[in-house]
Amino acid sequence: MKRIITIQDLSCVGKCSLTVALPIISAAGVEACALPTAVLSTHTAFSHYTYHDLTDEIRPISDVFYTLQLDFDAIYTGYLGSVHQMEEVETFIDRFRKEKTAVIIDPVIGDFGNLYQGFDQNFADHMARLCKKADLILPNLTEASYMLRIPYRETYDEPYIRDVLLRLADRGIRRIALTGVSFEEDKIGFYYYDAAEKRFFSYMNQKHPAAYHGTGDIFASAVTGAYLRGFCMEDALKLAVDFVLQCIRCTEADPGHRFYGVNFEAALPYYIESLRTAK
Ligand code: PXL
Repeated sequence: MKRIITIQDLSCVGKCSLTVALPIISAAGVEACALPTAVLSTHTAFSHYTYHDLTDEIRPISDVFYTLQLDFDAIYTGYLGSVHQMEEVETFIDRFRKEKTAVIIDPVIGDFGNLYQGFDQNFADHMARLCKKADLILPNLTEASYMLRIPYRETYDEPYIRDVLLRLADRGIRRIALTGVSFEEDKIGFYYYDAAEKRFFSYMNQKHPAAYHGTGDIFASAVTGAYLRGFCMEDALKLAVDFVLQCIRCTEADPGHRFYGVNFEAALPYYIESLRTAK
């Protein structure tokens, strides 16, 4: 069985980061190990939250892993809380990366043109640096724009998206899947560039009018799980788009759904079945 270590926060309530990554990776049939970077009562988009930083735990935990000669088939990072924490994560990647290790970085910085609470341009600049360590990054257009220090555009066309991808590749990033890309009102998906193969690839599916929090984390976790299960990157990304859509459909079908996230739990059987049959 393959083993992933995912490095991100534990938000007790809010359906994001570890509370979605662990179940999705487990559902993929891959061992899900966690390195929690912080404990929050609720994620930072709630009106109230506590934040207990665990950056100082990263080094001693990693020392134990090293002593025990533990290894990981993938290192997958999500929300990170500070520049200092990113530096610790960079050291962790350097320490545990082997030839077979897939490093997947979701550069969680913001959405809809805005940075998440507590982040600034300096944080985005450091995230851009961390992304050079990745085999795959999964930014949305807000995150890509901040990392490139270009204005965020609400409307764009295909040549613009390709240009953004090429600029990220110019920074030394190997594979980039730009998420939440939409050229038509009722379609949304990703646009991907593989710098080594100089190849673009995109895939879109149905877009629902409502936006839900946490879908970026669900998407990244689903890609990571499928990739570790042996899907090629393009197929893993496609499968994740379809899974997120299924999560949204399950949410909209539930009149009692929560305001803060999608019913990804109800869509897990669909994910497991896709992993079994989609190849
Ligand atoms: O879903 C991204 C995310 C993860 N973790 C925390 C967040 C956010 C986005 O707001 O606040 C703590």
